[in-house]
Amino acid sequence: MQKEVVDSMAMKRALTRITYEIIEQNKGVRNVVLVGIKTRGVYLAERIAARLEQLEGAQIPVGELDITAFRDDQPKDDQAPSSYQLAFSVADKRVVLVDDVLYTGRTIRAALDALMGGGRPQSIALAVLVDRGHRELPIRADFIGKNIPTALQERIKVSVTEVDGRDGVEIIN
Ligand code: 3GP
Ligand code: 5GP
Ligand code: MG
Repeated sequence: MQKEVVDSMAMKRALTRITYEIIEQNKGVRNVVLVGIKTRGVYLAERIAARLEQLEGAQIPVGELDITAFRDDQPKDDQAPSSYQLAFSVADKRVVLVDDVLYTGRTIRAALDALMGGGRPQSIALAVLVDRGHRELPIRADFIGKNIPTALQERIKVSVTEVDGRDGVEIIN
């Protein structure tokens, strides 16, 4: 069974609210950079950046992070990098990590590992479109589009136009 819980308008509004919250928390956008976690987190980060530009008139860098090599559920490859090379340095920046779904928190732990090797950010915050609960690590999001308490066997399907041809969030069980 599939049920839509966030439609395209609600998704747009949630991203707009997150954008305002980022501005408020950082008292502007000075030194703010966004880092989207592949795949859909990157597109959400780009949308937040576009909104930040509209509201604050500043171009905010958007990096793409692939955490595959930093996961804790696969043996470490000898060739694995110690940090992930973004297109810009995060040293002294206020980094906002962006992902589609927050679940166990392991992806974010891996993302922190990947980021930290590339310089010392001033701060790192986390924005997610959906928090579905079931954390296995002491990680929480600073900006949340929608809290969707889920059963373990349920899945959250996040669609973004850039990948899926439409915007929305559905619960599948
Ligand atoms: P994403 O790369 O855009 O985040 O993990 C590959 C894709 O599968 C993810 O897309 C995610 O949306 C989707 N997905 C659905 N359920 C799960 C899940 O339980 N775990 C993970 N890792 N991905 C899931
Ligand atoms: P975590 O590492 O917190 O368990 O999971 C976060 C990552 O896994 C996110 O990047 C997300 O893409 C993916 N993920 C985990 N559970 C779900 C889910 O129910 N739906 C979707 N769309 N992605 C999920
Ligand atoms: Mg994701």
